[in-house]
Amino acid sequence: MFADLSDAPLDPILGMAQVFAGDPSPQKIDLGIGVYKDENGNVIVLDTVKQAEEYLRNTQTTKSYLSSAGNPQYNDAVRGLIFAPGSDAHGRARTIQTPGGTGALRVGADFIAKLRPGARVFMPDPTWPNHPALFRAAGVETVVYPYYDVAAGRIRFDAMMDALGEQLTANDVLLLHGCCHNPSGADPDQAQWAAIAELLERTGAMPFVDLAYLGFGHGLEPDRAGINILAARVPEMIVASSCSKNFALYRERTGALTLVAGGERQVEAAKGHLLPVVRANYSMPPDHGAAVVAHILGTPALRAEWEVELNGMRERIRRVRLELVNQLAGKGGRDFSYLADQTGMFALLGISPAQVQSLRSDWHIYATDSGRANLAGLTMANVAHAAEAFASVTR
Ligand code: PLP
Ligand code: TYF
Repeated sequence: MFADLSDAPLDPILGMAQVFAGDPSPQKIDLGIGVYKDENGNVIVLDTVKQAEEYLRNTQTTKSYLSSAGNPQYNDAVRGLIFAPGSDAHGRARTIQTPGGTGALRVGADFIAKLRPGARVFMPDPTWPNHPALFRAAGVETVVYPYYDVAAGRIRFDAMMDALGEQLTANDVLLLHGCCHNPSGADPDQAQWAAIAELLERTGAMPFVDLAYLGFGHGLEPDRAGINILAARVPEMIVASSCSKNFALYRERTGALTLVAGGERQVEAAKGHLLPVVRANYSMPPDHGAAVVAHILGTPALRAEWEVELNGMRERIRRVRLELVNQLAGKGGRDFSYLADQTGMFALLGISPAQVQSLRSDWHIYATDSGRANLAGLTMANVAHAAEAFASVTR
């Protein structure tokens, strides 16, 4: 079975870390994989996470199995982050813990394949490369819809709505990024979310929202606005969320899948059908990250501290974005002013593969092959070098 295999391709994002590690230049900047870095370029453990870990070390009495749904306190807390407790959507939503946002997406994809054979999942062009891969692996057909105009630096809303209006049927699923679209950083505004909700109502298609960056756009409340606009209008929805970024728990694999249905009875039934999908896959999620998040969100003082840490991450990204745009002004090359209006870690630089290569070999700056840059890799110390490079390769 293994004898005649050729070398497998590197993951387009994860593979770059190896290339970066091999560059000896002291000036090198990693703008590849989407992790938040602090002003010293480190991917740190949050202080609130350290405190929760200390608490768990002192109080945890067993490592016995949990259920397929994971930690109930975590599930309730995450549901409350997505939908305001007491709201209609919160009442008809149920959350299960999953191994990361990726695990949530995959369980959701398997669930769709099980309940709606023949469903197509419409995903934005461009999107996170793992989206088509994992839906296809689950046996779900994928269709692409226009989303972002790289040259113009903004979303192609009319083209998106025209394409979806023509093609979506009641058997289909519409994949949307809840906030901080990966890779573009460009999201619908509130009026556009309302128009998407209207389109879903009209076509009967179900939204599947990937929420990997809650709190990284404009804040916890504004970042969940789009999802809540949809939930108020459509009967059913799936949300895949992640604590990888907003709790910096990446390797702890801490995510959640939230189902919204027409009412409490329907959502309980739907959850009942979801759990066998989990059991037949990984049985149950890993405990640690979710136990940490449950403790933070369930302890008011820690929760307030966490929000300060989250705001700090978001505001630092905002500062380097603005500083980059400032430093680029008047240098010639591409007009990068759109970067100031976009949110989250990522931006598409709108450069060719040859220009991406020139960034690496001439400037020691590593963006992905698609020209995506993780702007959280910039600091006040290296942003001038990045601005010089971006202007130079686009002149
Ligand atoms: N969805 C998007 C758009 C992402 O960028 C990521 C990456 O982190 C994920 C999902 C998955 O996150 P996790 O690391 O929690 O699996
Ligand atoms: O897009 C990114 O860089 C992040 C991190 O298989 C990531 O979402 C990338 C690839 C992957 C898992 C996480």
